[in-house]
Formats: sequence, C-alpha cells, structure tokens
Amino acid sequence: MKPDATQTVFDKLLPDVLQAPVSATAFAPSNIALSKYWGKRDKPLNLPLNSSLSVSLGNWGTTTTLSPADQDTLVFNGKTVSGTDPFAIRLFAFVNHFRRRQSLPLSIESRNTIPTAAGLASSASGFAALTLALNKAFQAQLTDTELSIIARVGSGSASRSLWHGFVRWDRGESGDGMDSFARPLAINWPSFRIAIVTVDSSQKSHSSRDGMNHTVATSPLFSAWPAQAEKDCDSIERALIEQDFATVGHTAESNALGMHATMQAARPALSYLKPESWAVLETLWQARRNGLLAFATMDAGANVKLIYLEKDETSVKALFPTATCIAPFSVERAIERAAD
Ligand code: 2P0
Repeated sequence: MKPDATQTVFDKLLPDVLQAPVSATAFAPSNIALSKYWGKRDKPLNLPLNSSLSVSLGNWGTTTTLSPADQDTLVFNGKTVSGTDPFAIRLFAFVNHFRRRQSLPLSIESRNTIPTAAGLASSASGFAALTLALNKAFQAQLTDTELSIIARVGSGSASRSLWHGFVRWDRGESGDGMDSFARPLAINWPSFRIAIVTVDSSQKSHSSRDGMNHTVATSPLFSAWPAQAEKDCDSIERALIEQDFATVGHTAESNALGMHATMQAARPALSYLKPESWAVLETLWQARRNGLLAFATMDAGANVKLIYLEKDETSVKALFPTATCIAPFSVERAIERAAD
C-alpha cells in the first residue's frame, strides 16, 4: 500500500512516541495576503503553485486551549461541536496525524477573536493556533520551519499565521513539501494600516479550497497566474523593504483582481465579489484619482480589505465609516512557541 503522504510529513517531523499531553494554550493571528496563494500543485499536502506574502492582523486571530481528557471533544466559540460535523472531522484528522496512532485524547477549546461581523473567520489562524498548541501540549519542540510545514498541511494559509507582521511563504519545489514553508520578513512598518470593509458577513457559498481547485481545473486564464503571482510576490517584498507604499499597494490590488479574474473565467464561473464589493472599489478608485493612497485586496469572499498609511486614516474612515481599522504592528508580544 502507498504510504499516506500527509502522515509521512508528521512521521518525519515528530518523535516516534509522544509524551502524554499537558494543558496548553496558543494564539495565532489571522492574515491577509498581499500576493495570494491560489492553486495547488499537491492537494493533500497543500503545496502551492506560487509563493505568497501576507500581513498578519495583530490581535485578531484564534486562541486554542488543549487539555488531556478521557475522550476527544471540541468547543468552538463557546459551543460544543459534534464529532460528525465536517469542521470537527477536518480538525481531528489533523490532530490524529499529529498524535500518530497513539491514544492521547484531548479536549479542544478554540475561540476566534475576530468579530464575526467582519466575515473573516479563517482556517489560517485556526490551524496555526492548533499547531502551536499541539507543539506545546506534547512538548514536541518543533522549529519554526517545522511548525509552518505542519500548519500548512492543515490549511495552506495557516503556514503564514505563525508570526506577526509581513510573512512570505515560499512555494518550494520538492514533492514532499519539506521546502514549502513560511518565514517572517524583518520589516517593521508601524504606520501600515488595514481596514476591513464588510459587505457580507454570511457563510460563503463555496469554500476557498473548492474555489481554488475548480479554478485550476477549468479556468483557461489560470495558466497565466502562477508566474505573475511569483513576480508580484517578489515586487511586493522588494517594495516593503524599500517602504515604497505605492508599489506595494498597486501590486497587491492588481494581484487580487488578477486572482478574481481567473475565477470569473472558470467554467462555470465563480464570483465571490458582490455588487457591493465593486461599489467599494469604485469609491476607492475615485478617491485615489483625487490623491488618496489607499488600495484594495479581496479574498475568497465579498469583503474588501484596504491598505493605507496612518496619515490617511481620517480620509479612509470618512469614505467607509463602517470599516474596522487594524494597526498590524501595534502588538505587544511575540507569538509563543514552546511550553513555559
Ligand atoms: C490567500 N486564500 O493567499 C488566498 C487568497 C483565499 C484567497 O489562502 O485548501 O483556506 O486550506 O490550503 O488556506 C485560502 O485558502 O486553503 C487562501 P487550503 P486556504 O490568503
């Protein structure tokens, strides 16, 4: 029988026998990609066709507590989740890979610190916080690179959610994904801001995972995406180092619109953007023609995220009074990795 490629990743990185778990809590921030992950070269391992680059959302993320228990249980945002719920099935499949056939039951309590109304609930912070908590609970002493590889297997974008600030996930080349992990960029930009303009906080109709796979499989425009996304990633990293905000913004906005164009060309077409999303873009573009240096990025949902600098916050709030503004560098602590 062919070995399970996903289990092989965990087998390579973890000790043969895990210690009995101790109680552990971990936080991981959500993140927004300035250059997007869109398309996989390997689905079970979440290996991407292109590198991506994100900014983390400060204190907005997921806190997860693990405790030894008599049987596995999951509580999410204060509510018990049935073991037959698809969310619990995906989460425990990941935990089982980590536990590697050993009977080490856990109670899992996970809470999003992201306001539900922001419509941003993400698997990125969820799988990153779970990976950090498992590492602590089992005292596995994984390195940052190993943590990122394991989080990636849970959800691709989770590989980027282990740090605050700007993070780059290199696509890697190898079949086993051992060279596909994220790393923090040593760039501090305290005046960098993000605004979330919520136009729809309901559950999306297609998961980003399904949307991504459908686009790769059917969109004739997709073939142009990986090389352009790789270039965008490099341009944005360079512009961040040079603190060239206009280049960061123009490139990020074009990258997001390019990703959405690949979806619109899918057969049948896929569109996460709503008329209200386009109205936000029209308002933004008019303001930009009038001199405002703010840019948009959109993910697998209708909400629009803006990036701008602190000096323009008043103008952004005047244009979008309901927007939630985030200062991603106003976070006090590094993200904890190991048991105290
Ligand atoms: C990103 N997205 O770079 C892109 C932009 C959505 C649009 O990463 O299948 O939930 O779990 O690896 O990480 C969302 O995809 O997908 C995502 P899986 P994931 O942020």
